[in-house]
Amino acid sequence: MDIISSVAKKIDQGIRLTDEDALALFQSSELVEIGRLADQVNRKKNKDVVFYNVNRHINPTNICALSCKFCAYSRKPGEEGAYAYSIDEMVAKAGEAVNQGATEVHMVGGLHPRWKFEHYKDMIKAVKEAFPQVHVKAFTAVELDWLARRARKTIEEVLRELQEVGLGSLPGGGAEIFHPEIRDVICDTKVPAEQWLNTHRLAHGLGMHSNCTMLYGHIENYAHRVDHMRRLRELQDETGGFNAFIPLAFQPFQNEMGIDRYTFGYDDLKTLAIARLFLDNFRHIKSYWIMLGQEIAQLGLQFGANDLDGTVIEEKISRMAGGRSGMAMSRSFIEQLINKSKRIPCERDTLYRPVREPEYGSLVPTSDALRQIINRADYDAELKPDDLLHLAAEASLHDLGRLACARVTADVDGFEGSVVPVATVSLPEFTSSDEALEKLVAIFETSVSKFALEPRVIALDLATSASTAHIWSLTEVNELITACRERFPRQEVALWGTKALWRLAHSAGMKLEQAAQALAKAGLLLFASSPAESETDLTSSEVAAAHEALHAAGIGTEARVEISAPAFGSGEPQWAAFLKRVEVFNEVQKRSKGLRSIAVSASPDSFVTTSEYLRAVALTRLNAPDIRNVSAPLAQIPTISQQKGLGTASYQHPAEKVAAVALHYGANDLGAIDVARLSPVAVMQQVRAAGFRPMLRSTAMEQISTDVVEQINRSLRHAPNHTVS
Ligand code: V47
Ligand code: SF4
Repeated sequence: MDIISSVAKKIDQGIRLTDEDALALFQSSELVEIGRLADQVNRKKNKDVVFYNVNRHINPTNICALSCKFCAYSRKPGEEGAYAYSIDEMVAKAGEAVNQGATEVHMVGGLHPRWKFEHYKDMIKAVKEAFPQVHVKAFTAVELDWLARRARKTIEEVLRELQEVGLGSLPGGGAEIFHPEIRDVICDTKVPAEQWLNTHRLAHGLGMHSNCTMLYGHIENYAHRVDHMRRLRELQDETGGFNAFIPLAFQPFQNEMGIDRYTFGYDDLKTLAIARLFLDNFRHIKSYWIMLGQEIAQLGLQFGANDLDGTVIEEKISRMAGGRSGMAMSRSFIEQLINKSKRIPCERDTLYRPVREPEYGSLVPTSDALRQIINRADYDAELKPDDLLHLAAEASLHDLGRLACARVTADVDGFEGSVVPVATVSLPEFTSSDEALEKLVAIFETSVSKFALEPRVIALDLATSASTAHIWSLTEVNELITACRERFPRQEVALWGTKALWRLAHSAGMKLEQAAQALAKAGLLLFASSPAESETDLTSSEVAAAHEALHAAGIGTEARVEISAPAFGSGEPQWAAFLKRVEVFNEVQKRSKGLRSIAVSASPDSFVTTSEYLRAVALTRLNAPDIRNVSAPLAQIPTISQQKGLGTASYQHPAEKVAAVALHYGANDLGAIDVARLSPVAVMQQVRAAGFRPMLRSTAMEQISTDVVEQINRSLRHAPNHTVS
């Protein structure tokens, strides 16, 4: 029996998973199935409710006596960037939070060499005296050990005294990875596993609850993660005192372990899901958006997590380590993310009591009609427009993913995880071919020095919104195409911008067909939408006419379908219009066969979340059976987190995490990677980590072999598990 079936059977029968089961799940690449099982278990425990809380982090000081190798936050006394808040400052920060409705203050920080135990007690006392209604969750087991040693007291005495002045519960930090093979390397001076666990045991014995964490995505392997979770499960069996388990995705700035990449989105989701399945005695699994980024954190709600943590405000630990998620999310934004993943938001306090009863009733249970459609789709039956609308509105993400992936394997035959590195110039910014060529030369040089990779395609982007921009004529565009082919003989030339193409033909006094012929004669190989323009104001027949004219001239095209949702609030995406556009392109393909791919993009003027985007990808696969390649292009995936440079060759973008996950939900291509803005290498690493073969391709979807791809494949094949080294 395969691991998914055997785990499903155990879950059905209420049998606890073994370490070997958890390890086999980590080694499996069945992301959708693991997610589905975790979702099932979570919904059984927590129904459709997803919790969040309104809280504030106060990190009192970053001055720390220890030097953990992963920590970008700590400073030595006097070092640049070292800070220590006064108690008044802490009270003021707590006050700001209380004014915004916070029910919790979360206080953790460095081990300050001069602060005494009394000072830590005074912090709690001051906050509690000023705001008695607030729950203070403070001090990790590591800080408590430090306080006990400095005060020459036992941990139990320290806990009791802190409890007396108002400590409500313990946060889950300091756990890192328990196994000594890793702990001794990354934080050898921190309390060992047994002491961390014993501190929480003592706190539980005193009637305090606590959380627990696991820092993953650095040098540990899957067995270390399983060992860590098993120790937590054992203590939970004994005390029942843990509220939530929180996997912490490693943030890679300024560490002493030589790690320069964020965790893989695929690994983040699998880790949440396996935690949900393995930690059967935990009620809550937290999808901690600060470390995961909002994109993956929202998806986590369909992979077994039932808590998004909080509004947070001013968290410094991840921030200083390269966290990209920003430091605060408003209550209404959190609720929208939850609603848009088809769950019911519920504000909680630290102890998971609802602050307000959630508004049940907005969700539609899986209907018999939906079940029947899914069953038919499972047998490869043709889906009618009404069926697809029904699936769009009601099916779970995992059902959509499973159905879509079944069609990928049938159609695509191993061509999964391709990208095309592109040098793009936005033509309206240039007044002559020479200027545009100069820019292209500069992009080529940067790409070779940063990624050891030449762009494969030159994309001339015609779209613009600027009124002062230079408007290129058809003759000028043709001259530039010819010049590009001479200057870059190994590259293919593409033109971007459907609306601009109509304008180009019109101003040359030509029909689209004639303009397409002229472009083909100049050597144009591919036409695609421009990420800089929305096509939703073109009618379906205008878009179809443009593609068919280009196909007739022998130019391949890439279609794009935009999913849009109301710009504010929790409104559903406009599935009917979206599915109709997909269908139009499928009809074009039946007639002319010139579509190389269909790309799914989020309309820039709307609020589309990751979970809705992945649904759109799966639905595109289901509704475009005649188009072989479905793309999830990085530049068109909706993101909330900021893009941040790591100062290394592979600066990374939050959409990379989502793009590779989209390969499990119906996409088989990640489209154009603009080498001036994004790293093809980092994307390919995500693809490899998600269990697919990264591939560079041409515009005609042919594989290109390069040393870079070989290196990525080789390095990952030999890595023990998730790591890329
Ligand atoms: O123990 C330090 C981690 C923890 C990095 O209990 C890093 O509700 C990622 O425990 N990348 C402190 N993680 C934070 C913590 C926590 C956070 C949110 C909620 C709760 C809770 C607890 O942060 C540390 C360490 O494991 N950490 N550096 C880093 N570069
Ligand atoms: Fe200090 Fe905590 Fe950073 Fe370790 S992780 S160096 S204990 S602040």
